[in-house]
Amino acid sequence: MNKTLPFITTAALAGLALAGCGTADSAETTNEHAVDGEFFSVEDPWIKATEESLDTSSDHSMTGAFVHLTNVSGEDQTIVGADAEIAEVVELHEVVDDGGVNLMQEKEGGFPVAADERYELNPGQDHVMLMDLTEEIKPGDLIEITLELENGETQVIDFVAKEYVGAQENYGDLEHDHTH
Ligand SMILES: [Cu+2]
Repeated sequence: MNKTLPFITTAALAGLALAGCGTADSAETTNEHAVDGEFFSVEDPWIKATEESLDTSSDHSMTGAFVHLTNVSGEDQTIVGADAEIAEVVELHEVVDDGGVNLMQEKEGGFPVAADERYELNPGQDHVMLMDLTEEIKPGDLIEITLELENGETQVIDFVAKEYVGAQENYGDLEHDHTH
């Protein structure tokens, strides 16, 4: 292969140089979403707005937060907790089928997200549960939630408050069955 090197033309060298640039550019573009200190790229983070005037002494001062995460850190990660100023208690929940009834419960071991994998938090599935809210959440509010990782790092995500319209009855049932 080395024998061919002397025969490479100026044009070919220019072409190689351009190709080199192109490769560098596309590499930068591909990694653009991997900001330092950001473990997950974040799609559609939203939190269910509270419906009634809030009674903070009530068990009903709770809501769920949802987001689609992609692990861009290059390593497996596990979300082991979450924190938010607006809630006294924040838990990682899963929904389990308990004899035909959907129940929410704290997910043991947290949310494991392998490198480059997606992890979806959706109504009726895994979600971040905020309980004992200290303020009403109105549609359009931005609610900051900090995800805590097993490695001790954190990632802060702003969740947009929305009125929840889809499958309202299911989620209502889930809230009703909540055992906290
Ligand atoms: Cu829950």
